[in-house]
Amino acid sequence: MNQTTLYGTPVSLYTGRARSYLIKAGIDYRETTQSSAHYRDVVLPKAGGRQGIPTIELGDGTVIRDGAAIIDHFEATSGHAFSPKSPKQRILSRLFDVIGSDGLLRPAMHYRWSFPEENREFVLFHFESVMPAGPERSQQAATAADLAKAAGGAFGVVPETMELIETLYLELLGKLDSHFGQHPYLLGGRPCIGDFGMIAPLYAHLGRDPKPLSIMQAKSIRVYRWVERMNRPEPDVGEFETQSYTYLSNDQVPDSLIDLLKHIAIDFVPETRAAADCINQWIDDQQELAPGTPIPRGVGMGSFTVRGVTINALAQPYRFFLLKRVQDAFALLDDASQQEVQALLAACDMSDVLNISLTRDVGLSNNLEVWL
Ligand SMILES: N[C@@H](CCC(=O)N[C@@H](CS)C(=O)NCC(=O)O)C(=O)O
Repeated sequence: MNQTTLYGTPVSLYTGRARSYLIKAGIDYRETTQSSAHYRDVVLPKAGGRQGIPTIELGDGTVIRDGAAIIDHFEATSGHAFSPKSPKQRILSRLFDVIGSDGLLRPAMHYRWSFPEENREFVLFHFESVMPAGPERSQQAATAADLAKAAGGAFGVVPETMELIETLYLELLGKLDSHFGQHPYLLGGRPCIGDFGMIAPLYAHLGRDPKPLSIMQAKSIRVYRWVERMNRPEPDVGEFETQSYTYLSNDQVPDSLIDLLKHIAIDFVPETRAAADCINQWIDDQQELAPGTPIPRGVGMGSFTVRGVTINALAQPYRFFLLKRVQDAFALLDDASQQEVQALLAACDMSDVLNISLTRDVGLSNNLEVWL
């Protein structure tokens, strides 16, 4: 049997990234939760013992845990069908992957967990459905929900930051809506790796939980359409004049995307810098960090200020695992292309994303994030 199994759930942010890729790439897959004995006994040991979703099991029994690794696997076998080849588009595709996978956790967490009246019943229902069946189910779901809510606090969702999170998010929706009014996907008529990164927060949390879904549908019809489109196998571009399933020609980057990135930079850049400082300090403090040592999700709190508001957020090495891929792609470009990319990033207030790095690289080994 060649069918791929995706272990995940509709309510999971990171599952949304892998699922959208599988749909768009036309991979024959079925999705199930990770609550079965088969998952526990067969899949989990092959996933490095880490019970995270998305995880996939290929027809030959190979297990891949981590959305980026899942997409890498299929990109390698499909001739990199969703990785733009031209320099600026290539770099932006990778950059949006970091932004979506790690840079928008605050609004995703806020709009899920700060509105219990609108969301709690809905979210708990879905948490329950991934717990093993039995009398403990609803208690286990409530405990998992409390843990997830606490994680929101760790990403910087506290009463003092909520107004800022909402202001930035509504501005973001406006910029995204302008862009998706002109183009079906980030880089034209075809989704790129960056679209899959961005769908992570914008589907399961912001485009599905009752409170943020109502905001998205009321304020940004075109963003909502993109969320739908990202979950359908066909291009789904009925409202657009151009129906071609390709990236914009001649390495074009629309102004709407520059405007969007400039807005994202407002907190993405200071947060990245603060996280790097925190993690690099932590690395310095370690007596020993042998290559292959598994990496915890976060190693401390980065502190930074946005529009006068101080935010403390978990410093996650995973952000730099993805950011390094932007920097590696940049390093492979010829001089002229590098200059064009630098000019583009400067116009987006994103120049620093090429320079901020950890003193130790992050890799994946046996399905776990490790220090290299
Ligand atoms: N780096 C992973 C993160 C996956 C992840 O954190 N998934 C969440 C659900 S959205 C999860 O399974 N959390 C529980 C855990 O990691 O044990 C990826 O990008 O796939």
